[in-house]
Amino acid sequence: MKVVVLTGAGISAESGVPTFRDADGLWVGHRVEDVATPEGFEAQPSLVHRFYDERRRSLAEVEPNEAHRALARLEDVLGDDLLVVTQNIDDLHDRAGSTRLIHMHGELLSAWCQGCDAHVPWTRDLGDLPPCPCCGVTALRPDVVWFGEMPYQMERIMGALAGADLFVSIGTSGAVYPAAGFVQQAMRAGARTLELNLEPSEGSLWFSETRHGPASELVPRWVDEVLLAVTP
Ligand code: BJW
Ligand code: ZN
Repeated sequence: MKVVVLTGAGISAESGVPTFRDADGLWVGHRVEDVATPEGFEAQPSLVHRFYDERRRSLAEVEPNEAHRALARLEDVLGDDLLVVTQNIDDLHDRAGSTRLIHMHGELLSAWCQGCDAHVPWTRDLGDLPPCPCCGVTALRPDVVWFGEMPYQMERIMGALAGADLFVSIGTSGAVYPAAGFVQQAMRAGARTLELNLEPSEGSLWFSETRHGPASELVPRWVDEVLLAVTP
């Protein structure tokens, strides 16, 4: 059984990472256009660097939760039959042990050089404008995908959706494309589709099944069900 899992901010909420569109979301106090577009970065680079530098620093204070760990457990059994596509730029799936993982909106722990196009592992601040370790030019930006930019590894994701038997969406509002359209692509490919979210998302009606509640409860329960079904 080939499974594609899409995760969003809701899976990291119980680890203490704020979501984007909930009442106390990340963008409270920041207009989206100011921080999550290339134009916003060009207009106010220091504001945008500060926003991402704070989020990068706060990774030290959070840990993966039961939902991240359950998906890593699922990979232990399904192996190459599982692909986790996350919209999150935190490293909680990685730390939980997921390796069949795509960060489609980039990663806090990576920087992208606008001078030489290198993508380099990064743990420090970018706001103090450090030089690129590859070319020495001061042209590093957060390695994240802003509105109007192409998400990473779309071909690989589309290929996996086309061959999926089951598509599961976890903790995402379904407000941002192309991720919000994955459920329809999977459905067209003949996959069963399942939403696990705190509340109905904007795309809930597209799913063949929806379960609502906290990810730390719903995801381990669903993973246990799959493991019971696939292990002899
Ligand atoms: C819990 C929970 C708990 C809480 N347990 N659940 C008009 C129509 C259609 C599309 C467009 C349009 N105009 C423009 C577009 C395209 C645009 C877009 O979608 N805009 C929308 C505003 C409409 N998209 C783009 O520009 C993308 N690029 C693109 O389309 O390229 C062209 C292309 C063409 C063809 C093929 C492919 C591509 C790029 C989008 C980049 C998004 N970037 C951001 C910032 C990344 C860096 C960063 O993190 O700062 O990504 S925006 C932000 O939203 C971030 C997130 O990854 C993304 C999604 O948010 P997410 O994860 O869903 O979070 P929330 O907060 O919205 O939802 C959390 C959910 O969890 C809620 O439902 C809660 O209930 C739930 N929850 N606690 C379970 N404990
Ligand atoms: Zn460079």
